[in-house]
Amino acid sequence: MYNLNDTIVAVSSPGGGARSIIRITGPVTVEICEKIFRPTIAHFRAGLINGCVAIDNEMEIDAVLYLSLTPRSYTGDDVAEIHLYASAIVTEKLIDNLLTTYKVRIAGPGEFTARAYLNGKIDLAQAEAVNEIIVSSNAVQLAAAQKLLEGRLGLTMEMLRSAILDCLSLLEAGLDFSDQKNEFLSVEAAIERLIGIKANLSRLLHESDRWTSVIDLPAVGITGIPNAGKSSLLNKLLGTERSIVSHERKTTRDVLAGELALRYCRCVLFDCAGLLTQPEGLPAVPSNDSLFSIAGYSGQAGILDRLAQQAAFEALRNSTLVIFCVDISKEDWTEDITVRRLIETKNIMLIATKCDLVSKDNMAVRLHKLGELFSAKLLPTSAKTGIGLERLRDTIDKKLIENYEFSQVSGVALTARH
Ligand SMILES: Nc1nc2c(ncn2[C@@H]2O[C@H](COP(=O)(O)OP(=O)(O)OP(=O)(O)O)[C@@H](O)[C@H]2O)c(=O)[nH]1
Ligand SMILES: [Mg+2]
Repeated sequence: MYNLNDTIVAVSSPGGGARSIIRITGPVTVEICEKIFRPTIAHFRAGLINGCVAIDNEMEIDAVLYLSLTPRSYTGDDVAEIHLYASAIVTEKLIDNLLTTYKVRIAGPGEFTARAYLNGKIDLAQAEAVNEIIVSSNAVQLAAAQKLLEGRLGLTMEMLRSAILDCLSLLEAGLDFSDQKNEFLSVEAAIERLIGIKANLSRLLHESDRWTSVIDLPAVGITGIPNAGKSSLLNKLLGTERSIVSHERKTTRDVLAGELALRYCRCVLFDCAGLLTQPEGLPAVPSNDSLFSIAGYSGQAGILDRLAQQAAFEALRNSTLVIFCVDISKEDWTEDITVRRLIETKNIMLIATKCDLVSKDNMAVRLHKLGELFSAKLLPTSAKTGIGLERLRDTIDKKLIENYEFSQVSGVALTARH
């Protein structure tokens, strides 16, 4: 267990930057700053001060000191933040100096926030939110963590707790003074109040998201018929040769995935086997239990085809967004249209692949034709030249955020502990 009477120090900036931040909190914080910082902070009462910090007996470096004093600080104790324009090695030297010269120790992971919690500056949900903000990987997670950090859960719970305590006090007063005529709270009024409190609690639970649903990265599946250019697209978007590309149809058999970092979201992007119009031999998938209704399961399709198709459908069924690839350079799209109909998910976007293979004029004509055939606008792309990939990334990002309607939900994200 952490000792609250210690003064603790930590580097709180990520490594590699031009600026380092050292944070100190605890009883000897001000004393340390008086000794290592110039100009003197003797009469300085919290805020920002520009000056120099002594790294050791020989070296001084330009620095900015941010001081906040107890109790109006993050941890509730005196807190100093020293911002240095210096490399990691200089920062290390300063930390060494603090550890050897003053009675300080290195802070444990999350100890500043733990101190804020133990000093009553934030509630437990807010302390957890600090961690969620640090580890959040997309705008949705960040929004959820911010709601927690604002203390929404704590405030709501406090209001409900206080309503329950009011009710309890009135009931107890009624019992204590039962011989008097005045009724503090009638049975009907008590029941009405408790029903109201229960309804508020149920609403909170109902309207709140499960944190797990916020932290799981959404899955984005790339699909289309064999040879549509799915694996090439996956590789280009991920910037690695994750999936084997070849001119042979049915090259990809497994579901191959990689993490894709977009501007606002991160997601798991996956490639799978090209979908077949007649996935013969596959067990029928009940249409009411799936996003896909597949016709024509019979005959002698190879075992590999069967397994690959099964894996592809399973992965697509669990994806948040499906990218359907259509090779624009072909002359006949009958197979693509049939396969497109197998996919019933609403969150699907169509893209035209291999656009580098058609001339500019021809591309406009073909895009128009494809638009009519698929009753949707197709985004022109090329994994070879990179045409349209930036727009594709932005569209995936936008659709993922739109899909997740967390921002419209009035509740908060609840973790298992809540
Ligand atoms: N010119 C050009 N060729 C492409 C492009 N994308 C894919 N190809 C070619 O199209 C062929 C099929 O590409 P893949 O990426 O393997 O297609 P796939 O959809 O993954 O194929 P399967 O795994 O068999 O379903 C390969 O010869 C690729 O080089 C592109 O943007 N431009
Ligand atoms: Mg492939």
